[in-house]
Amino acid sequence: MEQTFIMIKPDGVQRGLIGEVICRFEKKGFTLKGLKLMSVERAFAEKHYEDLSAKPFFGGLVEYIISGPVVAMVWEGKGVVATGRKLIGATNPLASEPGTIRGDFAIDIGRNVIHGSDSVASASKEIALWFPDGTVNWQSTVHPWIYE
Ligand code: 3AN
Repeated sequence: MEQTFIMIKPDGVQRGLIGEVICRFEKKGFTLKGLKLMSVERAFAEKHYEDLSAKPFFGGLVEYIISGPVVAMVWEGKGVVATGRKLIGATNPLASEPGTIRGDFAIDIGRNVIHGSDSVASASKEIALWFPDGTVNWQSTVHPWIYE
């Protein structure tokens, strides 16, 4: 089953949005397979965002991610990468639809509350980086009520 990496960024943690984010993924029917609150070091943040290292906002982005604790999660389910991105909304919160996480809770692109993997390939790379000891192997008993 497909998995994605979701991170609640420092602004989301500080603003008390951890429960709100988890609630939305849970209610959709996705299964939580990994969860930890952690602070990351600069080198780790730079590794996570290495594809963006040439961007002018890279330095500010890294400062933002190391500015406080984040919540790292692995969510599993059919189509969870693309649908997770839909739940999150567009990168720029002012362009995110109401009803999405960024559309409901954010204004600035540099304080957009949450990260979600943008492809199945980057999800597996990010999960390996953030959960080097693996995730929790369990199956939700409500599967038959979510999948036909
Ligand atoms: P997304 O998080 O929607 O996949 P990416 O991968 O293009 O978007 O960007 C990663 C992160 O970089 C964003 N979540 C945002 O925090 C930051 N970012 C992207 N574009 C900008 C920008 N123009 N100015 C400042 N920060 C940006």
